[in-house]
Amino acid sequence: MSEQEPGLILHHYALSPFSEKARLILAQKRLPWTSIEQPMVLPRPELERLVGGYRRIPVLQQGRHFYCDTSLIAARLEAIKASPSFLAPSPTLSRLAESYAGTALFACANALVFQPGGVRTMLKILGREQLAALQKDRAELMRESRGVQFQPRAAAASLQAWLRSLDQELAAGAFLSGKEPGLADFSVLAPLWYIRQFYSAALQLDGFANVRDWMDRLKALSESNAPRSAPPDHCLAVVMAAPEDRPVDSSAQDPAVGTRIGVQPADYGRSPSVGVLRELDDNEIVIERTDRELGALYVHFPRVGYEWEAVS
Ligand SMILES: N[C@@H](CCC(=O)N[C@@H](CS)C(=O)NCC(=O)O)C(=O)O
Repeated sequence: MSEQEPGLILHHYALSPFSEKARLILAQKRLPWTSIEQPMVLPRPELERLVGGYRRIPVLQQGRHFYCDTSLIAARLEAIKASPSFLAPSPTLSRLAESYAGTALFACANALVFQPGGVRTMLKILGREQLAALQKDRAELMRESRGVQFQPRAAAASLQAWLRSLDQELAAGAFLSGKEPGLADFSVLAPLWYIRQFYSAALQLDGFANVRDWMDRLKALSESNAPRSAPPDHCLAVVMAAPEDRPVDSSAQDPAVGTRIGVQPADYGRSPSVGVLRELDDNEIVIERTDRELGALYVHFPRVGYEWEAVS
């Protein structure tokens, strides 16, 4: 697989804000990709067979490797194609912006999107039956959540405060990351894009022309890198054709390597993927799962924001 043809598949759906962040990174790096559209609501049989219990979207696939969570997807895409980098002006600050946007700002957006205005849009898109399934599914997703949650009024006030400061900052430059868009832009955009898709009335941009223009610039970027489309079972054929390239074990001294563990997000969607731990370092937790027909599957999780424990 070359940089020109890295064999990237994104499991995602059109209206997923974290997927929009991943699509923006692919676009910024001008990486070709194949789109596998997953349903907004479980079940997602092919994906579940591949990654196990992890149930969040998006997931990046490359051969028999699966990268869960946009923070790790971003790191993987940076490793595949370092230039142009999206970590300006500083990798640490970019990752902190990513983390804040993915927690506090996203929680703020979630509180607004599930207000009656947002639910009306969902009803139009999904119909009554699917909407009921979505509401049940998302209640399950948030069950035992340990993440930040906002009351709608606090969310609306926080959003206004955020828009004011963002607008001031964007008066000085085209992007938060500088002249070129970067991880901070993609991460902060995602929750605002989410509100705009489902409940645009809650994102009043009158008086925030800099934010509006910035959102439009990022929309154009996202649309500039159209994927090829493939049906859901394409991912199985890709796995079968890929070599069984077990990750190089850089942490062999950790006694847990080689044992069975369950890995899950520390915040929400806390359903574990179970497999044999193959790699554990500051960036990743990698497990190997085995499918009788497909052979070895390597599922990668970020170290930060995920927890694991031994299972028998
Ligand atoms: N921290 C994760 C969050 C992913 C996330 O919450 N994704 C949403 C969709 S945008 C999700 O999975 N919702 C439940 C679902 O689609 O089943 C990431 O960065 O990928």
